[in-house]
Amino acid sequence: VAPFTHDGINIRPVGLSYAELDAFYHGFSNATIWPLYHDSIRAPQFHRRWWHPYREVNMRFAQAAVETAGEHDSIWVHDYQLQLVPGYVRMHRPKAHIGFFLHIPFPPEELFAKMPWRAAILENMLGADVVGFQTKLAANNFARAARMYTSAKGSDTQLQFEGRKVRVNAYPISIDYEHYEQSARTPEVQEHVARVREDLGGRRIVLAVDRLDYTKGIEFRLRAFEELLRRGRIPPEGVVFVQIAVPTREKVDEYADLRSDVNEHVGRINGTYGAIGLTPVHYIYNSVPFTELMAMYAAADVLMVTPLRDGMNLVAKEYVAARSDNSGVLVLSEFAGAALEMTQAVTVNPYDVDGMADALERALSMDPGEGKRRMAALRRVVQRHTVYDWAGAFLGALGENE
Ligand code: ADQ
Repeated sequence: VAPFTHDGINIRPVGLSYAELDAFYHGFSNATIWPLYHDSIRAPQFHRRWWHPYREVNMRFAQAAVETAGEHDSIWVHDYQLQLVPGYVRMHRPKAHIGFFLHIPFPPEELFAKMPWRAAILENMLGADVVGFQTKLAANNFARAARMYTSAKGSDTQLQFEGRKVRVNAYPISIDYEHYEQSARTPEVQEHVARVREDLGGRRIVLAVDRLDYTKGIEFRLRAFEELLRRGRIPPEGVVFVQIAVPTREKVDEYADLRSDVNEHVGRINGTYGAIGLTPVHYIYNSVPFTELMAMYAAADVLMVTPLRDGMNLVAKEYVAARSDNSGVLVLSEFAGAALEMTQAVTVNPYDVDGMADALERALSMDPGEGKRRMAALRRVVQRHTVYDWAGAFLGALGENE
């Protein structure tokens, strides 16, 4: 594919063969690194036949960057698929300003230790001048692993590696707050909200929005809702649970298994607690258009964001931005990066089904005054730290690291 321009940005595609896509993307990125970095919720698979294409593809991205960038340019590399790119670029552009940002967690050393290619991964990440993470915890995990498995020396925030200084820090990502806040108020979205409420029979709405990923805790969350129905604490006539799940990585076995487990579970809950014309769980396995997503955020009385582990989680931030009247309650996993900033949410341990059922009950019965105070505080947090502040902070650090 030839280079092209989109929204004023020049884009240079890097081509992959189907075999490479399989090994580099479905394999090493999504069946090795993804589970390993998310607490090994599923067992990571280690295959040399995936590692070699991962290196190859990283080299090709690095090559493309080197061909495009000048001697002293800034190069910002993103995420777990491209961890080797900083080191490869550094070899050819020793004076460039190279930044690397990891969008997912970086695991504790005890877990990372299993990675057969741990030294190569760390050394190449250390090719950057600034290595950024979503949380301090991830940054510290990385610095510790780097001191352990490479020749890097120094503190949790500043390492010396091969004669260079490498800055290590947390740069929590955020959203375009104004965009979400304003989109939720448009007449088009508001019309949609009215329709959604009517379609759901005026019941109170508990919403969850995720990619259908095993890290997102969808199964535990369904169990918690089921537990509340079982206890008889919420009548199916009064509350509806809407789970929107976006299809993702269906070529990886674990994702296909998860899909059928969730299907079955939703069927079981609806079979047990539903009636003609009354469905306790509405399950949408599809990507929904932006207007609809905004309408769901604006309509939901409670949003449940309960990942088992999540780098940040933007859905939580989008929801609060959409609540301009300060109504709505956010139930948030303590294992999402977002929990460190969004302290006024109702926090839960996503593995604790009873605790989550209690939290959901509490959210549904929260005194409106308390709810509004919490939501106002949550909105301030996101409004004061947007995605522009995130990018500014990271690039600022990159500029300083001479
Ligand atoms: P994700 O794991 O994809 O991102 P998240 O941060 O929640 O998780 O972002 C998902 C995005 O997809 C949101 O912007 C959301 O609006 C959108 N989305 C979700 N469901 C949708 C649906 N059904 N239809 C349409 N859009 C939908 C990774 C990390 C996170 C980290 C981000 C950003 O795993 O921890 O927050 O990168 O760094």
